[in-house]
Amino acid sequence: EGQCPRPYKQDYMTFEQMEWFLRDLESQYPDNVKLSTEGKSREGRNIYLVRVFQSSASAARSSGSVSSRGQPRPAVFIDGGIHAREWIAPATVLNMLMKQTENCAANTDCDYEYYFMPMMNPDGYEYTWTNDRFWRKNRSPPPLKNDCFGTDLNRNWNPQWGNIGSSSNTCKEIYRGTTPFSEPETTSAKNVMTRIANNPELDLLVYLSYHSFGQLVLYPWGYTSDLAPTKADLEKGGNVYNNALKGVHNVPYVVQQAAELYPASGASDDFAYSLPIKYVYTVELRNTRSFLLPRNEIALTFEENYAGYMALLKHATSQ
Ligand code: ING
Ligand code: ZN
Repeated sequence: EGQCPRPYKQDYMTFEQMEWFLRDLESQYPDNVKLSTEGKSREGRNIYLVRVFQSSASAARSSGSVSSRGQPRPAVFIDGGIHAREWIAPATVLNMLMKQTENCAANTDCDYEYYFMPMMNPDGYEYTWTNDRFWRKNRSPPPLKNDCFGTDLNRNWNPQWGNIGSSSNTCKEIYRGTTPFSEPETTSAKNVMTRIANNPELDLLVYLSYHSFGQLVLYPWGYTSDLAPTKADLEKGGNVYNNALKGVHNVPYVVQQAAELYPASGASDDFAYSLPIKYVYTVELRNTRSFLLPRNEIALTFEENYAGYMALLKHATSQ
C-alpha cells in the first residue's frame, strides 16, 4: 500500500496519491465519509465521489424533535480538476474535503450533505505529470486517425452545447466533443448532480467548480452576456464568498459574470444553474499569471477559499 504525502497541504499529489488519500480518509472517518466510484474515465481510471455527512449518532441526538425530520437537508456539490493543468484546483478541493470531514467528525459546521468530486479528469491530470504539464483536456482518442486527442470537459455540457466559445476542431483546446456529454467524465458528474438534485430528502443549494488561474468568482451565464434571471442573488452570494475570502490573506479576487471573462458555452456551471441550483460559481484560484502555482501557496489558497465557502454556505441557508 502506498503513502500519502505528509503533510499533504504542502505538495501536489499524483492521481495515485489522491486515491490513497481518499481511501485513508474513508477508513479514518467511517461515520462521516462515504467514498464511491461514479464511473470511469476514458482510459479506465475511477471518477470518485466523496459524501461527507453528520454521523447518525449525532444526527439522532440533535434531531430529537420529530418535527425537524422529513425536512430536506441542504446539499452542496463541489468539483475540481475538470482541467488537467490547473493543479491547484484538485489540491484545494482535497483540502476542503479534509477540513469539512474534520468539522463533521467534531460536530461543528456540518449542517449540509457535502458532495465532493475532487478529480474529474484523472487521465488528463496523469498526462500532465508524465508528458505535458500544460495539457488541459481529457485524453479521448480522436474520431479520425491522425487527428488530435482530448475533449474540453468544460465545453461538453448542456444546455447550449455547441455554441459560442467552443470548437468543433479536435485540435483546439476548447474542442467540445462529438455530442453533449460525449465524455464519460462529464456524464458521471452530470448523473451524480442530477441524482442529488432529484433526491426529495435533499435541497441542492450550492455548486462550486474550482479552476485556475485568475482570482475570479464567476457566476452564470457563461454562454451569453444576457443576465441570468437571478443575477442579483448570484452576485450577492459571490460577494459573500469574496468578502470572507479577502478577510483571510487580503488577496484580491473579482466577482463577475462568466461571459464577461469570455463567452463559453457547454461549461458545467450553466448546467448546474439550469438544474436548477441557486448558488453556482466557477472559482478561478491563484494566481493571476500562471498554472504553475508554487507549493507554498497551496495552503494559503485553501485557507482563503475555505472561508469563502463557509460564508457562502451559511448565506445560502439563511435566505
Ligand atoms: N476558465 C474557464 C474555462 O472553462 C469559464 C472559464 C468558466 C468561462 C465557465 C465561462 C464559463 O475556460 C478556465 N481557466 O478553465
Ligand atoms: Zn479550467
